[in-house]
Amino acid sequence: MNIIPFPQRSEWSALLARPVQATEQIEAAVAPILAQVRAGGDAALVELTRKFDKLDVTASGLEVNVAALDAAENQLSDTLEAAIRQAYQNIRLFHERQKQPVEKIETMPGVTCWRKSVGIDKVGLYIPGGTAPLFSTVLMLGIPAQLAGCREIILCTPSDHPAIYFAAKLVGVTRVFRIGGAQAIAAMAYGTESVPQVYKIFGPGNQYVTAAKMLVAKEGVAIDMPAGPSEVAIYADDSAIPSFVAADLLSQAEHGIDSQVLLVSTSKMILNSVNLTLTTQLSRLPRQAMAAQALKNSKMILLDNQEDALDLLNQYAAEHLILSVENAETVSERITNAGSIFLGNYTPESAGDYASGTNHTLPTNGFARAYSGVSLDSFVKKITVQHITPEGLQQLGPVVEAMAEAESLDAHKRAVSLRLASLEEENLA
Ligand code: HSO
Ligand code: ZN
Repeated sequence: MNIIPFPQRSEWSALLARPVQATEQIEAAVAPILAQVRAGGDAALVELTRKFDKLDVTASGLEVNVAALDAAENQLSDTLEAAIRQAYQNIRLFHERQKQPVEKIETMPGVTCWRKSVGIDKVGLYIPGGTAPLFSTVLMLGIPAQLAGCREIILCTPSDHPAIYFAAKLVGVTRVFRIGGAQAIAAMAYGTESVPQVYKIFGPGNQYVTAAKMLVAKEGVAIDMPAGPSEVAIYADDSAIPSFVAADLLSQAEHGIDSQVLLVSTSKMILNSVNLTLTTQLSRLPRQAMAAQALKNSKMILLDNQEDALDLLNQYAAEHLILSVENAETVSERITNAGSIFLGNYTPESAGDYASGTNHTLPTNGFARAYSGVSLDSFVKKITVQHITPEGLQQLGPVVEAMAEAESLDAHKRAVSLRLASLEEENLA
């Protein structure tokens, strides 16, 4: 990887810029697919699945039947099944604790306000096919959906990998469809004869899937977050272990040719050692072609001091940030922009990708400046509730009347004044 020594602050933003995606072109290709599914329903899905996924399906075969889902468990090795069950437990525990008790707040005597969480009724999860069957993402999305109490959890995937089906069963997915690409997003956004329409769509995918999500979002279907290629930034000092750092860089790089990795350090020695072991480790990877391509877009940045390093990392706002530095937890307190932070030499990103408990659906492309990763909150709506007693309205009423009058909204004022007058009469009687 390229080492960039001591860049000026004025150069940082160019250095940290993500590759721009040709979204317009892709949206232009995706829009007709969405329209076709909207108009043609299942028949369109069958046609598009034959065309893009080369699958010879019929409308009745779009849904994966219960027998196939049930059979998945027996197709997994005992080791994999146990691993998935352990990951399930950890992720479930971490997300379960995100539930907050309802707290009724009396803002003034007799004026009580609270907020309750209600699961989104119908959600859709998308899991891509391709070279890596991301059954871990079924857990990351399905577990919070299950905990939130979503009534219908629909899963669309072009893959028939048994681990995807097994994970879907574990998390209580209600129906699974063998549909991929933009057409899957369209099916869940609009609904077809067999695929139920959902209110929010989650999950990763290629540029076509991402574009489809962005387009249906404009039409009012909620989506998890704007997605870009996956990325990791690592901040390493002399306490870092170069082979670990290189392995972490590669674990991100192997996701795809557009993955981005960034290594920041104040130690030239560390950068050089990481570079050395990176070459050896890369040459042993089955996905080395992909990872090598991703490394071409990636950078090592040498900086003067920790101040600069932290400023640069906050400016970059990485999806994953690994702090392989001394006093990592203290250092992490100064990080304000990141999707998820990994502390110390023994906390690889892979742990969070699969099984430690945190969610791996995280904001990419700098969105970590303003967005959080997926959590239980992503699957619920918060509804506020209030109740005011007659005594409460006597206290609060004049406040509202004064404000409504000043906004020239007379009907608002009257809604209070009428009630206050009626209370006055009752008191006199
Ligand atoms: N690093 C990916 C998640 C993942 N890794 C799934 C392995 N499987 C995006 O956060
Ligand atoms: Zn990963």
